[in-house]
Amino acid sequence: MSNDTGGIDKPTPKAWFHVPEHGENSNVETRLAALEGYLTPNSRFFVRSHNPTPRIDASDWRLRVHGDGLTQPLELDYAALRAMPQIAMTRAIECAGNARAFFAERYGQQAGGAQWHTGAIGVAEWSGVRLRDVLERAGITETARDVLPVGLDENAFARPLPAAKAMADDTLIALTMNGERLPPDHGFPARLVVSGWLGAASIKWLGEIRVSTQALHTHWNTRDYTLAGPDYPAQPPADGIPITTMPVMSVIELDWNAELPAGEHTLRGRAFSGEGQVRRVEYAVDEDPWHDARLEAPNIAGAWVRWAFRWQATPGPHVVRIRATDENGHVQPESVPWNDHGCLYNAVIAHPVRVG
Ligand SMILES: Nc1nc2c(c(=O)[nH]1)N[C@H]1C(S)=C(S)[C@@H](COP(=O)(O)O)O[C@H]1N2
Ligand SMILES: [Mo]
Repeated sequence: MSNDTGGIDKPTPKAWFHVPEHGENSNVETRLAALEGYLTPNSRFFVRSHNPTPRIDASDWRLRVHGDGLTQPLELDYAALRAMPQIAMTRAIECAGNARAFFAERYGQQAGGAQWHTGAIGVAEWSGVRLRDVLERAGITETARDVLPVGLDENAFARPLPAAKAMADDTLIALTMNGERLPPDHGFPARLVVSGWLGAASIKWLGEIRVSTQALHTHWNTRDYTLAGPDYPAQPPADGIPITTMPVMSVIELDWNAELPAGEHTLRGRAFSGEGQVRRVEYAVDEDPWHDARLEAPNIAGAWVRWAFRWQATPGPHVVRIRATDENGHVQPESVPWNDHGCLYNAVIAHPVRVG
């Protein structure tokens, strides 16, 4: 196995990952065509890190919980967190920049950031302590407004959450991922998992949680991970609209320009919505009308549902389109307006497939 991706700890073989040609950051995309079960194994989960994976020793690690929105600031060590009530939940993490490369295709201009295709998403079973339980133990007050989790990586990645989201049932300080302690690349010893929100909310390598009675701002909710550009109003001090919930999206388990033999195939994929369960997935091959794909249990809100359909593939070039609808009736659109940071591209994708 090769690991030519600077800063990532785990092996990133080409069979499991799409590795960017010039990796200035520590990013690898999951190769969806190689996925099998419902959950994304830790070894295959995409990595999006703004800094190299830090090496943290759990025995001298502390989580510092402080700020003017608390009456009893505190410090917890790893053992103290493990001693608190643990809950488990299955949730997706999707980067707000997933599918960013398609802006370049549609608008003839690259949006700033990693040029992901659709593999910057994964689903795992996370377990750990509710953030709410920690905040309550620290005496969070009625006047608390924003909660700022801060990472221990080089540039201290940090992005605030409103207190209400921080207190939600399914906002977790995760200590495990798919039954193992968190791998270094995914935030060991502790990370946040913020259900339904953009991946950037799920701070890895947590070192600090600040609770403030004031609105908080960092680079990552004012100059990045915002919807900014001609179609979006600035919300000073942010250059656009800070992103929260991820919209309905689908991915197909085929490589880009996949080649298949002629004959009958089952095409598969997954569909996700940050706003709840996916209700429907449709497919269209070439100029054919839309048909319903079959959904396969489980269908977990805030995670994804697997879909499949049978396809009689005839020789030649084809285009496969997938369109998901969530329980609120939100459908993947035909196009997404340009935004400067290339976020939230959830338009229907025309996936090229060559049948031999
Ligand atoms: N401390 C820290 N947390 C972080 C990041 C980071 O660079 N540093 N990247 C964020 C972004 S942009 C995403 S999409 C997710 C990716 O999580 P993963 O690497 O476990 O897949 O982590 C988030 N948490
Ligand atoms: Mo991200």
